[in-house]
Amino acid sequence: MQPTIVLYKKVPEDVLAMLQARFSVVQFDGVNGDNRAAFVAALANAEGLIGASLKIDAGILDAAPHLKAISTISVGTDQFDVDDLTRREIVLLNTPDVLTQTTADTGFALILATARRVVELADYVRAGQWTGSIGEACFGTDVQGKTLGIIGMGRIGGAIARRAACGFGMRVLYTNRTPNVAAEQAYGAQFTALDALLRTSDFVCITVPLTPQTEGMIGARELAKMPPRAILVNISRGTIIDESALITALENGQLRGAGLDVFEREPLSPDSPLLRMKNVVALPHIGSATHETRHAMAVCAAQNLIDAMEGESSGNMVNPKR
Ligand code: 8YV
Repeated sequence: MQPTIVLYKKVPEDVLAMLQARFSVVQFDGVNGDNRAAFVAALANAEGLIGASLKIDAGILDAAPHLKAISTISVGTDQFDVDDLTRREIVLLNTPDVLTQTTADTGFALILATARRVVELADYVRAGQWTGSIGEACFGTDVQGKTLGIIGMGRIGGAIARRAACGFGMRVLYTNRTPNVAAEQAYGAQFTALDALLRTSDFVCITVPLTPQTEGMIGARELAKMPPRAILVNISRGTIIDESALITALENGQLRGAGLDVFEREPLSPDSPLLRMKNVVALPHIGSATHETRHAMAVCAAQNLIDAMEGESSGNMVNPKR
């Protein structure tokens, strides 16, 4: 008899076939108020769980007494209490490498779009306001040759550093729990204390994972250290920034602008003050959202689960057995 797994995010047909070849798959195309009870009930016999974008809390885990492995179709693991999973001897697997370049592209797209006012000026053209040769009122700011401060020099931060240094001749500063010698050697990245990074960067890009240590790390005090010419970009998790402090800083002209792919609450409310600001580019958490990358993530997550359920070690284990 095939082990039962619960799939709680829609995956491409070929990936579903990978799973159905090995498991009895109970599928949910997302979990919401209407199907949550059925999702929890399905966990009673589940030995594996695969999906994304759902807080997997103790209540859910208590309903899954036979669960051995959870494979998240994401690099972020903030939807999980990893220590609790380890206590329960449930292995967690994620998809770190397959999305690095695409997510770094999103970060750099936000740097360029915010610096050159792409969204605002595209709307200007669409609204028929372009009636002659543009002047200073439509000028943006250069990216090439400027200073980029990266908060979190992991895989995605390193990929952004490559784009900045090799593609745009930017000076790269970074802060990280530990020095990243590879990035220093390859891109001339300079390990910098957070306050100094905030004070001297023209662009600041947040790529740290959300942890108890990083939650709220960019608040009013930190924003006040950034010069008015600076642009803040966040492609990590919204709650790393104190969003109300960011709104105040933007309203007070403390920052040139912000490029945001993530928010304290998602989807972002249409009433958010951020959406009334022309110097804010707001995206719907599209970090890894290309056809190619989301397919690769789903394949990676499915293979992670197959390996884990078959007792194979995987390099994508978040909480390897000690
Ligand atoms: C998606 C992400 O939100 O990988 C992550 O941590 O934030 C994004 O890739 C995630 O894959 C869920 O769809």
